[in-house]
Amino acid sequence: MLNQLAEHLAQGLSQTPKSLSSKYFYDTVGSRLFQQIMALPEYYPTRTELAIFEEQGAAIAQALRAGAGVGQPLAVVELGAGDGLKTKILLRALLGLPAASPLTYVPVDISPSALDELVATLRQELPALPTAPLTAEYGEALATLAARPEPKAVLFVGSNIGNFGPVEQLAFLQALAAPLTPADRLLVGFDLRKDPRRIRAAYDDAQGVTAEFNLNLLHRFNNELGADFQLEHWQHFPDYDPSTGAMRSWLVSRRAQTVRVAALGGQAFEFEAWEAIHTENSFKFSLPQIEALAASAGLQVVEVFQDAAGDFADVVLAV
Ligand code: AVI
Repeated sequence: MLNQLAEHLAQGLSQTPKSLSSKYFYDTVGSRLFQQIMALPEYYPTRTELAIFEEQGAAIAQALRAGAGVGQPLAVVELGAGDGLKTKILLRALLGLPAASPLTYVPVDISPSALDELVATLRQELPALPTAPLTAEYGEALATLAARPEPKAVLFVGSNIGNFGPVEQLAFLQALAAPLTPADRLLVGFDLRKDPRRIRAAYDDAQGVTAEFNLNLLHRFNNELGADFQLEHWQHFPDYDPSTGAMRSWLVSRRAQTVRVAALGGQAFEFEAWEAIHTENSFKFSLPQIEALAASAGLQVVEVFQDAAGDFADVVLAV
């Protein structure tokens, strides 16, 4: 029986053009590199969303609680919680609302190491907050979501939605909306369209951390599947298309080469010189596009929270 990673590699490298999913970026090393990316001068989304939460946290908390009755418990379910740095601000704001009632935080992440760290820091910083962490992919998390009886505030922040292609964005929002009741709220972070050069620079930083993050995917296949990718023969290449909002990253083969994968019985994959593997989407959105996407998913936009420069939007949605 092949594991999921091996199956994904076999399938992704057998299609034309070759493509791998960015969800496999987040092994222990990848999660650490992403933490470094979030602090880079060029990578504006994290600090912009952080500022939105810091400056408008109380209003966001109120909007998230508005559907649940006074005194009713609330489960804050966060999909792709990562280090939860920004969410702590919202959790504090929710805990600080007048007549605040019981709150449970359910962080969901694909990386167990990221979740362990998050729970450990929460135990120190917000010891009174019950947490119910879940190591899972989004699909599994949706089933857990449906099973919780109390009103929910579901957070999908950090512009994680941009990592899906347009068809998956809609399918994911529809799946998120399906188990929601009118008492629930959804908070989705969208990175907005802006100067294309700024966007591209955010994925091509001067220190090369994003390149390392992308290349770590190949390192992971070497480590976990006995592949023999030679990292020096691969190049990180990001590109932004301002006409569609598609920010895409590739790994480009610097020369013709063959890669063998032990976990696939030594199967060989051929790469031509300058052939590219698509590894990530990071779509950027306009406000009308967000409205249309929400409407197609059966969701209403309740409130939009933006930074003053209009770089990022945190949108509260309801069924
Ligand atoms: C997690 N995600 C929203 C990040 C993004 O901006 O697409 C991942 C990332 N990839 C390269 N830099 C950051």
